[in-house]
Amino acid sequence: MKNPSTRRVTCFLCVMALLAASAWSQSTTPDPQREQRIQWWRQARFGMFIHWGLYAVPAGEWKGKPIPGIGEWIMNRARIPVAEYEQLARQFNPVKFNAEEWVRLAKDAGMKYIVITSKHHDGFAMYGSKASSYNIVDATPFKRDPMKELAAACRKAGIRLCFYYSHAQDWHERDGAGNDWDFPPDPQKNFAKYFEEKAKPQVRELLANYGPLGLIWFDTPRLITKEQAVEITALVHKLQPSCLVSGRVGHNAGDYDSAGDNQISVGLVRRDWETPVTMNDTWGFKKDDHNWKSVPVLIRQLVRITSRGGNYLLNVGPTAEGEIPQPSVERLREIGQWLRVNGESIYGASPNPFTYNLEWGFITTREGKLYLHLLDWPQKQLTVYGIRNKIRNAYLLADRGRKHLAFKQEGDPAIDFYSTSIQLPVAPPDKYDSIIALEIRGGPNVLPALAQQPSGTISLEAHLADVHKATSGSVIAFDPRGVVTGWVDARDWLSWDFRIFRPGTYDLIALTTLRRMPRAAGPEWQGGHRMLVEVAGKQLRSTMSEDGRFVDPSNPLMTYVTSKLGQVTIDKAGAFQLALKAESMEGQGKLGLALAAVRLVPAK
Ligand code: FHN
Repeated sequence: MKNPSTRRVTCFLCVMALLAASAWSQSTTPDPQREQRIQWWRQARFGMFIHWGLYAVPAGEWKGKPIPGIGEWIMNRARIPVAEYEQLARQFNPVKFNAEEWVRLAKDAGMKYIVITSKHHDGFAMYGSKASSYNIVDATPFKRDPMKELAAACRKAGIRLCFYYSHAQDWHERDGAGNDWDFPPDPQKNFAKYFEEKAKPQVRELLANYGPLGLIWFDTPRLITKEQAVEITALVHKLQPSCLVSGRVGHNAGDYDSAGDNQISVGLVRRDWETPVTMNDTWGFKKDDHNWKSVPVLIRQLVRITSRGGNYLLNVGPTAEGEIPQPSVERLREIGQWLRVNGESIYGASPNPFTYNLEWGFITTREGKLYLHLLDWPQKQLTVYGIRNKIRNAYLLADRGRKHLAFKQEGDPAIDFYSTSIQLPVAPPDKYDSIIALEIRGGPNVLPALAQQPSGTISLEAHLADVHKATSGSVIAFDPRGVVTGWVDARDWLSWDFRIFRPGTYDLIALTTLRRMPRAAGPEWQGGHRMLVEVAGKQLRSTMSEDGRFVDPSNPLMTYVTSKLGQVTIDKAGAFQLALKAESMEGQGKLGLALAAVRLVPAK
């Protein structure tokens, strides 16, 4: 019996909460024009982000001192006065810039669009602007307009050109948001003046002078009012009806949702969304940032995001001379090679039909096809539970001969058990992600319930839980990663319904995560909560402690902490419920219990 304040939150509602809790924003009103303008973007799935500006000159160092944080924020982090920062323009002469080379690199990497900073928060326009002489043509020895050159190269190569434009933060201007070291604090600014005199005129220029644009990527809305966000979106659509507006324009005015930087949702998001990702830690070039993500990580991110219905916008930060750093080039070339073989599983692909993540990799789909992305190659055979479609053929995407793979489908529809086993060669055909293509008739048809996997494990992901709020004031919800946030009231609880096919004894393990802002004050992880699990008629009590840690390779920002919750024997197959309750909660009002999943793992 659920108490009166209990609220069943379906997966869809969880996703909505997830969206509401984050910077993700998108109008819910169906709009046929939006549907039209977003078609290319849904096909594209993979784009290149380019952060390029004056900040590439200091490259992370000011007056001989390394400045912590992301490179394009150096003016802010080092509190550099406008008059001093402006001087960088005189040194900015990217003689090695070659638009065609950049575009070729993006194209060879399999990227379908380029989003480049036409003006970042430092206020410097990287194009010839009449609205402000603080721009690359008028203020640097370079004198060329790289955006014109990029527009021509993109047109030739069939890549969509898109502009990043910082519409609220502008540290060069008295009334732009953000600069409180030269100018008064934001609340004392006449933001409307900045908006009318610089932001809108520059957005007009971008839309008028560079041919058809794929989208304008607005960012950090800050002082923007709802009216201003709506107005600038309407301005874009009026001047170029097929140009999209990113979700970060603010106030739900954009055409699609933008996840947080480097944030990858663990669950399906039912609306159009995109994640911007850094290849190292910075966006703008920083000479000391060598923390490059590996090719397997980048490919996993692309696949993971596609399998969750999103687009992957992968960043490069060119140098002040105009070169894309070699480590980025090398990685992009390898991703391109992989996509040349496996692109049909990405471009225009639909998400994983299962609500949960699979143990061995990811699934993407399209009409008539299921693509099983095997990140960990199994020994000779892959077994997948829950596929109800009749499979007509199976082969490896990397096998040019499309040699048929033997497979067997069996099961017991009475208990909703469907098992597909596919025979595989001993070695994977691809070192990163080998894909089995399954031909089916029509769209995917899978068991919707949370169910046991062939390894015997049942993974109860947090974002798929029913949320039971103790009071209407409970703030328990999900963050943009699908992790529980605001579980600070011990009376809130979660439950999951799931299917077991193989009775047995299971270890119960909670997966929680470190806090999202590692540099913020306070502990990075909070344990000590006293937990109660109710499952299969049994009650298990435990105190959360850290038993282990691991990082998700496709989502490096996700570090999981594992905690044992006990052991349970389930002696028959069937449908069960697991309730997770807290008898006491440590650190109340601060961190809460950042739950990502509860796993039932067959006991050894
Ligand atoms: O402040 C910016 C940051 O410099 C960078 O441009 C990223 C890219 O998504 N956006 C903002 C922070 O979210």
